[in-house]
Amino acid sequence: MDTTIQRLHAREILDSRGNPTVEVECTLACGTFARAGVPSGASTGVHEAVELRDGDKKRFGGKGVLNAVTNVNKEIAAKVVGMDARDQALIDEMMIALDGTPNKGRLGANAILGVSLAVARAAATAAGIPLYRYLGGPTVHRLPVPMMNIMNGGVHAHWQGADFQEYMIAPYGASSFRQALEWGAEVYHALQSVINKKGMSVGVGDEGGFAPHVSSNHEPLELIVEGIKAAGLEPGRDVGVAIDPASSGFFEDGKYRLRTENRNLSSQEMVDYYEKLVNDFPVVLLEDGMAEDDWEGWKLLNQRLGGVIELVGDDLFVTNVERIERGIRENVANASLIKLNQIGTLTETVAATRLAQFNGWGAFVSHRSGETVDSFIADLTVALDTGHLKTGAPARGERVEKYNQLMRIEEDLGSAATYAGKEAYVRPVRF
Ligand code: 2PG
Ligand code: MG
Repeated sequence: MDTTIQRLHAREILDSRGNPTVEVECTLACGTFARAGVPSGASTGVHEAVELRDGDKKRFGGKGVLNAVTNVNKEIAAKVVGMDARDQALIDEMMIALDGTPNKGRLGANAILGVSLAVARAAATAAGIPLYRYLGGPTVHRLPVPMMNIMNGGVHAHWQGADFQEYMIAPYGASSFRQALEWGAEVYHALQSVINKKGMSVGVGDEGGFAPHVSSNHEPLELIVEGIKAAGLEPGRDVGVAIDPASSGFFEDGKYRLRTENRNLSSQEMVDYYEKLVNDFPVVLLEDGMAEDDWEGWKLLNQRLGGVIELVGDDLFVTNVERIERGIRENVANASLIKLNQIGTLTETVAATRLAQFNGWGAFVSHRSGETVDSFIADLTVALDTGHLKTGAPARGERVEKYNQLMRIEEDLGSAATYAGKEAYVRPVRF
């Protein structure tokens, strides 16, 4: 098989929110063809790699990505065509050098990532092995707990619902991935009935979770617990809950501003608030409890809750080894979120994951709120054995495609497949 890259071709497509994003195709000399789609966030961390947007207000309100597309088709293709698709690290390194900025601001992380993923998929296809095996090797066999975001708030619900952005369920008590997904879908539908009966809206947010008007940030947790019970499952034993408040989005002038509750909390008071939630509900994981530059707040949070639940930094670490290193040194969390497009290449994403794992931290793979039907992260999660991932509600095509891919992987592994369950979390589950 000649795995020399013969052609790279990018185009502008639409993501799940109707905004433009980059898609890249890679053709090898042996005729192998592969395609990858690049996701896009809404609650983007300020330290993330740059998503290049055209800024031409006459097209998509300035959100076009034609410059990123041209960067792939011209500058990047000129260098990458002729390289061996199996040389992932070399290709990623070359693109980083070609860009020449610390944040991929010149060529765009969206351009670079599209190439990085398309090349990896082409190499796997040419090798005739599934992507998760190509990336993870012969020993990988563990399916992750699907952390399903079934209630949406914050910017993902245009600030019409809770201040907190994501309320997830964690079906860690299931015995297989397939069963976990079944439970998740059943809870999702039971929750829909609970919300409907209360006369609230069952409209959904960007990630497919319900987004009714609520009067507090703990009300969604009450509704979810009711939904878990209505589905015939036991909160805590079968299904836990997790929260991503995405608190950088409501951190203003040094205070956490909870609009739904009409309160402004200091970092210390915010930690107290979370501690109460952890005591009142079967919470196993809290992501971005504190804002992206509130390192002191994070320290407090980790002192108080780091021994009890998984504390994940998303906007805080942005899948960046330098920021994760600082987090480890200053002991501010015990897990890092892992998003390919926050850093912009596959190689750097794997490095960030390994750094977390080698230090006894959790690594939590994530989709973005703007997605395509590309299911790369499903394979990546199994390959890196992270034990858990989040990719939205068990509804909406771009979300379920990742969960469906994980079912295919489970089937492919056959009797070798195991399910992470309660072992998924860096802190033992309390229930
Ligand atoms: C997050 C993500 C994904 P966004 O905050 O974790 O759920 O949201 O992609 O909008 O940054
Ligand atoms: Mg987040």
